[in-house]
Amino acid sequence: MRRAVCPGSFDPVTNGHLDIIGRSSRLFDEVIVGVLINQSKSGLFSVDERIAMLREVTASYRNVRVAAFRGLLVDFCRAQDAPVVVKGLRAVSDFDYELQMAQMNIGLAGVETLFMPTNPLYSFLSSSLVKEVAKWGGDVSAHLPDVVHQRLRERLGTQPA
Ligand code: COD
Repeated sequence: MRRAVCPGSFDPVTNGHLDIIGRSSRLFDEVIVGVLINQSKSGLFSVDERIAMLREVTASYRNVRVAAFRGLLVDFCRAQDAPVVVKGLRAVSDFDYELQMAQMNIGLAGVETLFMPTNPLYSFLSSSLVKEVAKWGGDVSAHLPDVVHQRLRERLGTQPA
């Protein structure tokens, strides 16, 4: 079985993430979305909340499952029996650090990284930017699945009256 991991923080999942997950699901038999548990960085959403949102928005993909991991990505890949990581590349600015991680991961455990160019619709999109804009009342509804947009508004207290 050809298995791949799509890793990230997903705080929260955006349409950019979802595009990469969906496209990966057409290339592999199974895709595992790996949500990093980062003890040194508290997110807007807990890991359990991120996982719940990811499960909701990927429910229509029969070969996608979501799991949390801590520690090294390569150890998670090994535990999942997935020799490949898929990463989305938004811009040249992503490439430098992504290349370093990809080379480290192949050196550590022979885990390959495939880079998928982002859909141009999402090339400027990141979870951090969405949170920043939403915090100040900007409309980010076009960049998030509906259910995630709803949860973000609830969390930030920016529900319409
Ligand atoms: N379009 C396309 N792809 C996108 C977009 C977009 N708009 N936004 C994000 N992505 C993709 C990118 O591939 C990105 O890598 C991934 O989604 C996740 O994005 P985020 O922002 O949710 O997550 P990050 O960047 O914080 O995640 C970083 C990892 C968790 C993947 C990384 O830190 C990691 O592997 N950590 C584990 C510890 C480890 O092994 N460290 C050593 C690495 S060598």
